Amino acid sequence: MNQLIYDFLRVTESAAIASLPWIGTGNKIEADRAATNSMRFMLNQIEMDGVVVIGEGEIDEAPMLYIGEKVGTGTGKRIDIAVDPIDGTTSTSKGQNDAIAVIAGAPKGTLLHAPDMYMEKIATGPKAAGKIDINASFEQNLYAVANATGKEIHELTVVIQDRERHQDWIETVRSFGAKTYLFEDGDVIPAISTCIESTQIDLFIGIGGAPEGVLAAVGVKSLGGDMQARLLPRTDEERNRCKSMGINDVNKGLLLEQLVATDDCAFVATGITSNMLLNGIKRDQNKFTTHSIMINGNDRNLRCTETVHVINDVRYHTVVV
Ligand code: VTB
Repeated sequence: MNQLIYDFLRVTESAAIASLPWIGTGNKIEADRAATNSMRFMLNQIEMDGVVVIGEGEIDEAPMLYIGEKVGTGTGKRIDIAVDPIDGTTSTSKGQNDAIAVIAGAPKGTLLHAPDMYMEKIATGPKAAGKIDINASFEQNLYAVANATGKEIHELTVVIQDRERHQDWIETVRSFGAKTYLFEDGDVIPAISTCIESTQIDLFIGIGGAPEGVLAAVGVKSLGGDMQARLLPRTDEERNRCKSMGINDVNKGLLLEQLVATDDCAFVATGITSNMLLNGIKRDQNKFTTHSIMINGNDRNLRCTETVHVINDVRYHTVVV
């Protein structure tokens, strides 16, 4: 993954740039189409034998980057690819914060092939790794994280998506005198923020997309944090999908090793609009400036990069226009 991570950077940068004309237009379909198109174009330049395991949907629902689609040149290492060309299509279309272009990769067979359904997720940083338990109560998890981080419960900060379905968790946090950091959209970056001390965030909890859960798990694992999850199928079709993935007892919860079964993994995200870790893309005359994070599970390094792209660069010209 050490080399591929730089190729991945070009992939997310180009998807972010492609989505730029659609920010604030109210058109999330076109924003997603532009980012997906661009991401696919760039992925197919990479020397790897890749297959999309988390993508835009099943083959019959998504024309591009569908689950099972082969990407890359077809030579080189066999890689599982997880992508979300835009995590936060609604925020992009509304011109709001928290949209990213994101990719993760790992050797074939090591990423959970999560179907597109809701997933309950809990994540924490390295200090409390091994102490959280999705099968325990939320209160027990708060105590466990407080103990592991040497804090009192009221000193904790929990990041939660601002949704009605999360109201009980939000009230529980506040009943302990602890803080909530509520966000509107895009739960990949918030889950990873638990592993970055400067954010002061101790715990992430929420119900969001399963694909985003696997993407976040790659980042969390690469930084030595911990994440657990539980698929939440709501229909017979979704329950059957879980079974076909070999998950017979969905209530049991998934450990980090089941989400990402390797440390040889890489995660890259580029800001489309700004979020707690990344600046959004800026356009200045003939230049775009993008801001990205690259996380490498091999060395647990987190790199933040700012790239200035000259617009007449033929690559970006091809994918943006
Ligand atoms: C989740 C989350 C995503 O959308 O899928 C969420 O994982 C959907 O939540 O990151 P709602 O059904 O309540 O809208 C995102 O936040 C992307 O926007």
